[in-house]
Amino acid sequence: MSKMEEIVEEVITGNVDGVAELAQELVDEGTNPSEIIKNGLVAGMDIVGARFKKNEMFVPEVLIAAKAMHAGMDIVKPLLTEGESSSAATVIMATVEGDLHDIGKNLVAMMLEGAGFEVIDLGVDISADEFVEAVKEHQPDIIGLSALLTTTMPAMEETIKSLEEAGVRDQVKVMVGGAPVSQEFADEIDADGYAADGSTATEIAREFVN
Ligand code: B12
Repeated sequence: MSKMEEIVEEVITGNVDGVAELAQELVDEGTNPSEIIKNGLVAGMDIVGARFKKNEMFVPEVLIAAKAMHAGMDIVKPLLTEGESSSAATVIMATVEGDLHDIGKNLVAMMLEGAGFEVIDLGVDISADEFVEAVKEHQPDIIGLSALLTTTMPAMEETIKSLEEAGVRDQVKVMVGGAPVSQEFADEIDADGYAADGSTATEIAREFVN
């Protein structure tokens, strides 16, 4: 097995130290940093996402894999040249106002990072105005809204309306998700995309920026 294949395996099994060591070895051998990310770290998380979708892996294992991926990123990312690192699309992720659930949102954020996106996580209970401010400040390509309560789903619609009123709706793609959210609801509130899991969210995000 090549070191690149090994790093993919170590990401999947969530071996934090193993991934860090292999990433360092690949760097020392002169492997291109963006290749380590794409063919090693992201490739590993892609498999994790697919297995999670098929119920072959569960939340704790995905979180451990993401931790291992991050350990590799910490070593490789500082070595990317300016052009390489700034070319990544940016996603703002947050749970909407009144809602404190963040496990799913964090999982989606990690999957997106694993796929090479720059993720800005605003946290939970984020108001429409806070979203507007963040969009103006960070100029993201995509924003991801999470809601786990039927009572906070309307805050997604309010957020989209506020983006329109602020004149920034056209600058971003809006992706929504969370257990009570559906494709039908996403269409109703004029969101650009809906995903039921992190793996699909990553696929949609890739389509948005390609
Ligand atoms: C954990 C949990 C909590 C924890 C949250 C801890 C935390 N840090 O997140 C605590 C204890 C704090 C909590 C509190 C409450 N909870 Co709660 N909670 C849950 C529980 C058990 C699990 C949610 C979870 O994390 N799932 C695992 C993750 C991985 O799944 P997920 O969130 O759905 O995310 C996936 C997808 O939806 C999607 N996704 C998620 N976000 C996004 C975003 C985008 C952009 C995309 C594309 C995709 C996407 O991808 C994720 C990965 O696959 C659910 C029950 C359930 N089984 O869902 C109840 C549940 C959501 N809670 C519920 C309730 C009622 C509450 C409380 C009101 C309880 C109370 N009376 O105090 C409070 C509300 C607090 C608040 N203001 O938010 C109800 C909601 C009912 C409803 N239909 O509205 C549920 C369904 C339980 C129930 N059956 O009654 N809760």
